[in-house]
Amino acid sequence: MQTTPKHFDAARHVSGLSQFLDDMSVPEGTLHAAVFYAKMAHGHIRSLNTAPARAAKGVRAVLTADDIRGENQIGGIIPDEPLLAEKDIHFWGQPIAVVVAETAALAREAMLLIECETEALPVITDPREAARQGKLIMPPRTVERGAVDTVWAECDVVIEDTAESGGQEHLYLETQGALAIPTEGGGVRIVSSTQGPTAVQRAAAKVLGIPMHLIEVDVLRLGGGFGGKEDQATPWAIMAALAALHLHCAVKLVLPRQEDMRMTGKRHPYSSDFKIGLTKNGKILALEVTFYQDAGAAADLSPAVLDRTLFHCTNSYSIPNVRATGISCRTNVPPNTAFRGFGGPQGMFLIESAIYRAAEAMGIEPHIIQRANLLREGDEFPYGQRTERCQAERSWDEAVQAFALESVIKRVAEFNATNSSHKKGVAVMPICFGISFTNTMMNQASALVHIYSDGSVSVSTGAVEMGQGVNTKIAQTAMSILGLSEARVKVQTTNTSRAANTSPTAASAGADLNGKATEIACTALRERLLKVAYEELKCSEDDVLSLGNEKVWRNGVETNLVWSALVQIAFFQRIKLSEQAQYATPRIHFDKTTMKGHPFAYHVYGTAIFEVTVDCLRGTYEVESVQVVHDFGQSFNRIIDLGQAEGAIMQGIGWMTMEEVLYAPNGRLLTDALSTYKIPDVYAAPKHIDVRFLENSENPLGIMNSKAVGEPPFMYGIGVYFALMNALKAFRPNKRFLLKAPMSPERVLTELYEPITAATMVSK
Ligand code: MTE
Ligand code: LUZ
Ligand code: MOS
Repeated sequence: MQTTPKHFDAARHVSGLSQFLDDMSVPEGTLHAAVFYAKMAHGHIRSLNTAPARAAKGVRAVLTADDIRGENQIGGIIPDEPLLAEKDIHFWGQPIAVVVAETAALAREAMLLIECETEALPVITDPREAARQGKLIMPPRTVERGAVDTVWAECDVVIEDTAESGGQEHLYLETQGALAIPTEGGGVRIVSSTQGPTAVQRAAAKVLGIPMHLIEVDVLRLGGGFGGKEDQATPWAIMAALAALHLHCAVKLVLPRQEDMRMTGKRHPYSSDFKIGLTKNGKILALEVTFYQDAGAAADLSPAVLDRTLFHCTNSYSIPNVRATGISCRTNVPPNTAFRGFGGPQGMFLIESAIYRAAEAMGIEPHIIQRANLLREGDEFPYGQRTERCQAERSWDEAVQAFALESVIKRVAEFNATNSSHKKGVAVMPICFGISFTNTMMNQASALVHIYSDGSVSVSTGAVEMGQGVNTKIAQTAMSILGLSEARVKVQTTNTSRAANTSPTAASAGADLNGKATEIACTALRERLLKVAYEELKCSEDDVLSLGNEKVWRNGVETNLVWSALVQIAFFQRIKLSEQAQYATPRIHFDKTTMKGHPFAYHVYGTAIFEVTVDCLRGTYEVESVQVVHDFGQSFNRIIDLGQAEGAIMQGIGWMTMEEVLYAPNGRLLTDALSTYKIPDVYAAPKHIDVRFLENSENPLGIMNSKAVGEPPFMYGIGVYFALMNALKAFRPNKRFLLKAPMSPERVLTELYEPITAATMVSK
């Protein structure tokens, strides 16, 4: 009926008309803030002298923990994180004071005048070291199924090893920032670049010591979030608000890139020990794993991230005996946080590593083991949920067939036999990702829909647009239910006064949750308006009315009652033209004491095939192709969904290949600029990307029968790591390469040219 609209922001973005926080016009006299932060990773503050900064040109105030009227606490899950350091410093980059001046440049200049004397304590940057010293965020958690301890005897092959995956900087194009404007009666309006307006509102209320109803948080759009603004947009918003209330003046705080990189947390690095047991036919009987999660200096979202690691460490495989334990370790780096996949990628990297090692020991290709263990309909996950509409085998088989895996493998083997300096590698990467917040309570959303008297429609939800196209999808939902064109529907800013108690736009569930709430509200409005139309058109009982093309339809035939006239009639009859609705995901539940339940509304599946070529003299490599069959459900915006899949795959490739977060032993971030932190650019992109839509996948639990798309394709990126491993193996067949991501070109060279020792010899 309708044509699929393009991403609503596409034209604005490319022509520079889209507004981000730093583009918005600010009230006259707006002041600017800069954040003074710790230049050591662990210790005490002996003395803090802000007087010289206070006296500097243009400075209006220097605020410290002493200026906080409420609680100096922003920890969302565990209250272990002050907004501004009091006595103790736990990471290099921890905020200590906020300097407010007439311009941002003056604030920065004055910041240099602050004198902070400190006393250093030993620094921990390694999660295993933190665990040895008992520095844990919370007690370890375990997901368990079957009888792991007794099954090893039945296994023909048992392998133990360690795997490590690194951190990842979000590098959203728009850095963290906020604008706070004092409002009448001691309140504040905060414009924030956050994925979680309610999270900002809630934490701000606590720190400022005022009720939530005095705080209005408003979000137009983000220049990317990727999880980095799910929790960590909050401190900057509160600092701006604190200063605004203190000075009775609007205050803007935008982090420069390098400070953003130094002060904010990243994807969690993990170091993990595993033991995997298989039959000689390649059936996986058991997996035991201990994850050491580098949480950083405070809990932030780490407990929830860890849960998802435990849930996804069997990826799309059915494994009867599993014990997965997660240890969240407190180190002296910035608190690590949500990042696309939310611990899922780390869990999946582990099982793929284990399968790789098992295949190596058995002298077979990993894809033989992968295929033999794929989930089937009704199989149980270690966390108790069973698969429904399982697409693991279907997506695998379609990918293998569509992209002719067997002939690719043959061609690659021939290439490797005839080339000595260059080697190719192939890997298959299936994914299975659960959709819903693992914290059941968070799976709710609301929508407020107004139909104005001119027939234009305004939709407000809790969803935050960060480039993923959620506003377009929400508008499409309203358009399709009310039978309207694009021009009629406006998705408004995300605002805590219009949508209360919202969950952050995260877990890929933004479109599902807020779209479903929009669907409920619009359906109620449609029914109400059709009643009016029924009278107006003097219908009889068996007439069926519907809306479409901005008109009322009777029994599938267009009438001449147009939308705007219908709205006018309803308005004159004093019919309610507004509707507020809530959606709460049905069926989900989870028992945290047993770590069992039905945490996810549904799962997203798919399979990718990677081909790479490694220059074994230089260590450089190219990704020749990534070919995917992905389960989008019934996609209702293929352009947006394809963009999400391709972007996520690139980000996943970056994590696995070139993005490397490095801290010095003293806790200082070494990779704090784009000269030292490398992200993939167009030259690093696969030469060939082919993402196909798995056909005939229905999903009543997703919006408009679609499936959530934001995060799942990220994990295809893991495939590139194992394609590279296979290429290295072709160059040095007897060497056991470390399971340690990212596989940067430097690492390729070290792996290839390191002498073979007993420990690195492939044993057969
Ligand atoms: N796409 C763009 N362009 N920018 C982003 O910041 N974030 C990702 C994904 N896609 C992101 C993105 C992450 S981490 C999530 S959880 C989802 O979008 C959130 O949006 P959704 O719930 O509407 O899918
Ligand atoms: N955030 C969260 C998430 O709080 N819970 C989740 O389960 C989740 N999953 C993915 C991304 N963000
Ligand atoms: Mo995405 S990590 O859920 O913001």
